Amino acid sequence: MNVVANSGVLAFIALGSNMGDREKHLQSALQMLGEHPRIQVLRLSSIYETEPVGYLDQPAFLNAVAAVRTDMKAGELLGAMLDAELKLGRTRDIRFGPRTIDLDLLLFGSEVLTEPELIVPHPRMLERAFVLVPLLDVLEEAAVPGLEEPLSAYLDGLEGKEGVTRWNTGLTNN
Ligand code: PH2
Ligand code: MG
Ligand code: MG
Repeated sequence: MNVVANSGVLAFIALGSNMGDREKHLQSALQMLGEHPRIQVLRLSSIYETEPVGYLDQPAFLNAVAAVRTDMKAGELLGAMLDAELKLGRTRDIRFGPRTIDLDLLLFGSEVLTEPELIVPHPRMLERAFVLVPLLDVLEEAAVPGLEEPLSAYLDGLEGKEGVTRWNTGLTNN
């Protein structure tokens, strides 16, 4: 935790797993991010068990969202996330299919990026209750760039909320 408090950018990372020891995969990913010298993990949401979305014929997920602070650029943070995915045995077979760990960058400060490798805010986050529910646990002071309504209003109008149930409470400051 070498990042100076209150400097750098506040970012939000979605974590998901639906293979093997799902909770352990979330915790290991979080630990790896926290051990990175330029990432400080601030908060973790509750963990939720969620029905699969998109590709339905796969086991239920555990999903959570972490708030982190970093002095890296968005692309560098994404690189650290991909490293953690690889170390935890992530392979990419079926798009939207089963995975040991999936780390998605949801928000990076107030930045809006539309690069081939990285789009923030995450393009599908407003349609996914498995992202919005844990994100609302940890959002606090952050705002989502480009939104006219509070994030909770998007969740109100969303289908599939029933498929998101609390698994346990968060590990940090929750
Ligand atoms: N991730 C996907 C596709 N579908 N469904 C749930 N419930 N949770 C996920 O994290 C998830 C998904 C692709 O990344
Ligand atoms: Mg994903
Ligand atoms: Mg991903």
